[in-house]
Amino acid sequence: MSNRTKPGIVQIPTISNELGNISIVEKINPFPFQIKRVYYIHGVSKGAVRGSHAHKNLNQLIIAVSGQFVVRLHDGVNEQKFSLDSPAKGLFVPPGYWRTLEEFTLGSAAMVLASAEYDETDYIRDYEEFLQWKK
Ligand code: T46
Repeated sequence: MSNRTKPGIVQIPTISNELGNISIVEKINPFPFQIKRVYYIHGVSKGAVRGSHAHKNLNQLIIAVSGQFVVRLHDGVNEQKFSLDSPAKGLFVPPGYWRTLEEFTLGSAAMVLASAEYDETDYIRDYEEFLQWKK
């Protein structure tokens, strides 16, 4: 387990042969956090923008298990844009970043590994409140 505090792409070890590919999350070393929850976003409507909130404490790893989409992360001052286009990489998102997921290609799916169970009190869903919280 590492003490990562910055967002970034994590390579997911992937074994490939003539039958296809298998990507193994447990072999990421060091893994950025202990996984307590897995959820996945799929069947996204054309042009939909998901997210638009921040988390106070939650760490997440977002993986494009199918198709492609873009994740924008804003720390209150700067924005970073990540294109997720392979099941063999994940985006580590630490707490304190306003995130949007957008530009989903048809049939794409986002699998999210999270460090805690669902807790609505961990969300900041108002952007002005997020900017105040960052100060
Ligand atoms: C995030 C991005 C990447 C639950 O009841 N349990 C859950 O574990 C989750 C994730 C959601 N929900 C409920 C809460 C809402 O009533 O499902 C509904 C849709 O959730 P939300 O609008 O938060 O979905 P997204 O796609 O905007 O955000 C989700 C995660 O909530 C969030 O943590 O970082 O994916």
